Amino acid sequence: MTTQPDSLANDSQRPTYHFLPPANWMNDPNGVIQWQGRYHLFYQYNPNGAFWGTMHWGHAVSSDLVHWQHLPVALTPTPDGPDAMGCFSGCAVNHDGVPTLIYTGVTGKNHEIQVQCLATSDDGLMTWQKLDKPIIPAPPDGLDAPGFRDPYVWREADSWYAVVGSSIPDLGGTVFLYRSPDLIEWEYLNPLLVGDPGRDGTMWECPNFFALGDKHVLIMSPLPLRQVHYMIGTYANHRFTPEIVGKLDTRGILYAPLTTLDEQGRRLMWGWLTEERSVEAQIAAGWSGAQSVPRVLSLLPDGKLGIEPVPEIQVLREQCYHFTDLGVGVLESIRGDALEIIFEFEPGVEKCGLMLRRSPNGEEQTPIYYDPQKRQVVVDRRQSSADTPLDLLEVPFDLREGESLKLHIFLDRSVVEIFVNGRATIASRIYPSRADSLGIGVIAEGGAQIKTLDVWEMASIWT
Ligand code: DQQ
Repeated sequence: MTTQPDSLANDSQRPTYHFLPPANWMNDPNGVIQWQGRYHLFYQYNPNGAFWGTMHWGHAVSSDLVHWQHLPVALTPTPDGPDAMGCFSGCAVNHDGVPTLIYTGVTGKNHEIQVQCLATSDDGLMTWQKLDKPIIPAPPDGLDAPGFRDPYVWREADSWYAVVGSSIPDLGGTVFLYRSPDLIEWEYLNPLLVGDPGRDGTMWECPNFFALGDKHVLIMSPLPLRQVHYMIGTYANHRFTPEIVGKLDTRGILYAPLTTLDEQGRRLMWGWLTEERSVEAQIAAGWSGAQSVPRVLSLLPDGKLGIEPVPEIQVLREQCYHFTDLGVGVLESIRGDALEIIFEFEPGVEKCGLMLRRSPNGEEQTPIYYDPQKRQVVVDRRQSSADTPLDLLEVPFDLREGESLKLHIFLDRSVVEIFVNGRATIASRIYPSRADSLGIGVIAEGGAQIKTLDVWEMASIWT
């Protein structure tokens, strides 16, 4: 319904095929659900500017996971209500045909009073009616939990279950497990799991808990680390025992992801792509935050987590450039800041990768490459912008015996998302200042064998 204001139309940092609101601030994805074939995406939204505060739930809908239509704000804080200071993150479920949002309402000067709330819709997810009382009004008895938020709800044969992200002082980050017959009355069971504070931080935001293959997966965003961790393991007797522990987007900018099971049985995930420029620059720009391209999660044969972009995104591909026989240097035929790229090669003994957003004189450029000696994928942002240079992202990645490297890159103006061999991802930001920083180049040192390079110009999702 609301369209982007003209003032943002020519902003060269603003992504064109990653979802974002018409203007202002967005953070976590919330309540993603497929309803009667259409995907609904809600998100933490501040209608008052491009800064965090007065959290509402923004709302958009899509028939194809790619093109989105903005809808009116779904949740607004109710003065004197349990969410007077903000409608924080949560999820959406289908309760016997009734669309239901379960979210954290906050009050208190520092948003310290956190309770779980519920809202339903009777007009096809357009408007929402809140219960006037919280459904879970406080953390479990006797547990003075600092932080009690971001409910994630699912159905098991007998009942509804929910985890709420929290912390047990002196022990570590946790998710509290609850059970309910009707989504209104909730019984506290036990912590699903308490983490190792040295490894997993001390407070867990935005938990997701779901079956994947014959395992269960817990994803959470631990504070103070501001990373995303996942654990794959076994769920029995209301306890979760992790067997494999990993990180999503190590050192990247993806945070607070949310997953949903769609009608095809796919476990889809979106994550908030945070900004890496100053608060002042975000406010001046009039917008902040984007959502990752939707990803499909799977369990790989070795038991680890597989992560791929949804294939639907290919509908945005326009002009294609295909290369098999490539030398080193700038590719004169391609220029662009909204591209999908698939680059496959056998690494040699030195770096191999691409240079993106390169200005003709090389003043600005962002090399992205695999370093076989350090066994890292590197995003070198030290020269990505003349006015907003960033650091070097070095992400450990081990190639298996005989495996070649596939860098699948989504470049969308200030957003760079990289999928590595379908099992690791790095999301990053760059803010080139020059209008001509559009070039692409190949980096291949020390005997690397380039197999193929495919580049597509990408259409906007708003046309
Ligand atoms: N963002 C929300 C919280 C959540 C945090 C507030 C994670 O519900 O814990 O905007 O980014």
